[in-house]
Amino acid sequence: MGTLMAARLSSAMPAGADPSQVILFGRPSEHLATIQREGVTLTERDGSASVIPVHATSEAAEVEGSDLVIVLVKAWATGASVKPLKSYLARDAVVLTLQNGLGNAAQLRSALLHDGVRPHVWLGVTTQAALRTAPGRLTHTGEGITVIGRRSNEVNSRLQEIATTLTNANIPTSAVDDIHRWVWRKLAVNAAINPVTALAGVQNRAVRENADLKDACQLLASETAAVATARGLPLDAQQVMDAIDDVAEATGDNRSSMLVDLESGMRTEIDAINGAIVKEAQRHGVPVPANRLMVSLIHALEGRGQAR
Ligand code: KPL
Repeated sequence: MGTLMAARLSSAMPAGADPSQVILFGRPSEHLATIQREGVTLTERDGSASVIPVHATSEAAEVEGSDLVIVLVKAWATGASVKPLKSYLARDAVVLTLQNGLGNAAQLRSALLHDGVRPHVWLGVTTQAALRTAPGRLTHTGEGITVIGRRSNEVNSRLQEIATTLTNANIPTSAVDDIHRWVWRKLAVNAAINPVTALAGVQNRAVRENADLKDACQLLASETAAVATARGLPLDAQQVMDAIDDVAEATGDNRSSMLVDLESGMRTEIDAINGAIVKEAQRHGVPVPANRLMVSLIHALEGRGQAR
């Protein structure tokens, strides 16, 4: 997803602009090296493909002076991945997490504190979907929406400006004054689609087409809605099921990130998604046996694949 955003933002730069105005920062990898050599090869949903030059680096110092940093690493890697940047970000920079799960903004706030100063940390959600098919190669598998907001919920001109920049780069984005509700709605969608598709080994569309998988999502949706409501963000199970249905349709061809992680022997985001719901549920005394079961089963499968 980070590569998709970097490719979209790089393509939107005016001709002749300094290519390092958009930077893809990541750890050294074959993916990053391929992008440095050849750019990003992006296949769109209609099958057309293009090569987009993207300035990619693992040198934290190159990020110095950035006014916006979009974080799209796995939830469990949040703190470690941004720590190298902390001395290069000014207090008026905006760090925007569009990651899955709960708790990313808090992790960013603590990881980015430097000499008593840290940048603004704002949050958002996206239901865009992309799949890395090979190093440097990406397929846009789902056209979704992106919504961004501030912890205080107030929309200011800077937030609005970021939404406009992303929208102009072909990442349709809205600035909203109830971001926590959106985060919970997306969390509820991920808490159903991700483990259910990962356990069944199916594309996202299966959760709207297969009655048994739909039932499983329904159970998870009711639990998550009850927890959100108990913590003061009223959500009803039907609203969550409608959102699951919409996302499963818009990203039908996609294999969820949890399925891809399991298949590639990687650690999944289960702790930041269903695990976070279980923790919140404990705090509010809400029973969530289906979410607990998802955590146990995905952990068991991570162990079987010796996920890193
Ligand atoms: O966020 C996703 C994920 O896979 O993590 C969705 C939106 C479900 C797309 O697959």
